[in-house]
Amino acid sequence: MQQSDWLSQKEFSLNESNAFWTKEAEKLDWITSWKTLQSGSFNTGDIKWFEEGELNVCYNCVDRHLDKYADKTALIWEGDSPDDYKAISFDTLHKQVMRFANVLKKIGVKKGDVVCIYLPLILEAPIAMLACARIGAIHSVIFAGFSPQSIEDRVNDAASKFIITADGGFRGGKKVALKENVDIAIKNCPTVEKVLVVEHAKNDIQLEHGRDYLYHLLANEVGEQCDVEPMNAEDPLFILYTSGSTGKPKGVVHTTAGYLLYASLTHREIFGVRENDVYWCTADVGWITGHSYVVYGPLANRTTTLIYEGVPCYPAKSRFFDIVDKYQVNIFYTAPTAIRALQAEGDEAVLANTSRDSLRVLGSVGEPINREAWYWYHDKVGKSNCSIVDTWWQTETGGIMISPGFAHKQKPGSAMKSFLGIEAAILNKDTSKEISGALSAHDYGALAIKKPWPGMMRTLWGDHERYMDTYFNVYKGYYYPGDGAYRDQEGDIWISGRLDDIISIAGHRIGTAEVESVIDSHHAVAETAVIGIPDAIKGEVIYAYVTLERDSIPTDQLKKDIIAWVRKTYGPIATIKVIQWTDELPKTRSGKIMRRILRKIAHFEEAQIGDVSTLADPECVPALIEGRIDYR
Ligand code: 7RM
Repeated sequence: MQQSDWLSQKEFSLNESNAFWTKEAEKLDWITSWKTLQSGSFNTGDIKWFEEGELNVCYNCVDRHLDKYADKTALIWEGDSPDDYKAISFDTLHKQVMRFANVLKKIGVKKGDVVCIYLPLILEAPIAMLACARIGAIHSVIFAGFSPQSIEDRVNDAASKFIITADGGFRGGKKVALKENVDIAIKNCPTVEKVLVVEHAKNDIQLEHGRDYLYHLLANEVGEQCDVEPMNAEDPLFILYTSGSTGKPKGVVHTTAGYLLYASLTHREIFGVRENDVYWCTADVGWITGHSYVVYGPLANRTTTLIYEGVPCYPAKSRFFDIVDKYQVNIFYTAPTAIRALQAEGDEAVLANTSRDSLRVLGSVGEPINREAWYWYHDKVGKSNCSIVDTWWQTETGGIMISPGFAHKQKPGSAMKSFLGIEAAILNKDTSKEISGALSAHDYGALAIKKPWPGMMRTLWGDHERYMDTYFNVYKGYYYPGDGAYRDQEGDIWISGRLDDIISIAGHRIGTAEVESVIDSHHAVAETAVIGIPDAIKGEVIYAYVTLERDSIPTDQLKKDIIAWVRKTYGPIATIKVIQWTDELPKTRSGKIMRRILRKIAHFEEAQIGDVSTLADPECVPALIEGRIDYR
């Protein structure tokens, strides 16, 4: 799409929003048409789209392409070892999904049942999700890196009777146990009746008679035909748990039509997908990004989508880009944390032996992308030939909400424009009033969304009150995502980070993202997390956790340099009191820095750190405490 087309589309989508959503919804394949486009409101929390309509998500992602594109590659799987790979066509995908769906029926899964999926990133993961969608079961994918405790919490919250898992997976040359984790978890999950086990790693596993079944044995006992279940537009498609700032994880519920429409529309428009593209989003299906932009969006758009089971730097530091070259990937979508990690390994190891000439679009998601990472991604990875597409969104929003889109000019670090049909506002945190003019990095408000959109979550599983309180009762009449943002002179949106991470220095609210971006841009620094610590005069000052580049040496002089660099680049308001060197920052499995933990450590409150099981590497916590600097 040209920029001028985009602008007129944007206008149309906002001024004639009913016509816009109707036009987009007609691109899906419906069994029964809807009568009511949209009903309900943010205030009443009863939003529905396409109420009387019926359709099936699996049909839209698979069957409808078979007429003309049966032989087109639907999924490419690359294993942990570069010698392991497979590609399947839409026709094969169709057959495998139908067989999987029949196995689910055979173990007793019925429409409306919740099926937990705890699988490595193998073809059976998207196949299992689509098989659930085909028969109207609600899937709840649990990331394969999660602990038995996390499985237990999720299975019990949804009272699930079924778990799909594997005998194991592979990551970085090592076998990973999965079935064992399920065995431990379900000792405390009274609702579980059946466990379906996909063979992959050939690990030794225990099977409990009458409860555990090997998938490939049952697959031989069922047929290959399975009709699609007509689903109401508002039937739940899946539950996906996401951690809140407090309390137990929230079971975000997405429904059938609105979600699929929004995932496919955003995928098509934001990445500018072309018919013969190979598209690779590196997210695991355990995250929303894996749901919307590995499985549902791309497949609904008939895009060849790649999944990779392993880790970024195994067996070689260049693995990500070896894969890009091997399959001639055109669109690549990853997270800033991965970009920074690769950048820190050095261009020689990561880039030198790959061409990456097939790349056209480079996406970023999950955190604000700091300028230094942005330029490395753009200049080095993309050789200045690709657009960088930052994408701000959340598990709760179902799809991308703010993004430059592929047709726009580039502005490093800014998520830029709300998507078609989406109206964003920035609210003054104290008065709750919309701010219309430009703000700045030092002066920002609360990001909010003004109108319902099809892809938004409809409730939190079993806790509608928490849904209302968290998202709709904070600023009446708005959806409140919990992020801070400001608009620049040209009206472009910049995300300043979670509002719960805000630091207030001498009355200035400082977004963590902004300060971290400045520290990251120091040549010696690989990655940073900053938090506020108390200060008698300024209220708060900054405690910075800094990871250096491989070849940088941690010295007191370097600390002084970094502090001076921030004063010069950001301004003297950003007073850094302490820098602690660390080899590693505490991150969730999806790569988000857990500042909650860093805050507890810097505040000498490690007794209250609580559960660290969702960390990618819980071992980093004792090391951080050990290296803490006493500023008191
Ligand atoms: C897709 C995803 C959501 C939170 C969100 C933000 C942060 C995500 C960006 C971003 C700045 C971005 N879902 N976030 N993308 N911040 N720029 N492009 O990540 O539910 O796991 O997280 O992530 O704080 O509220 S999520």
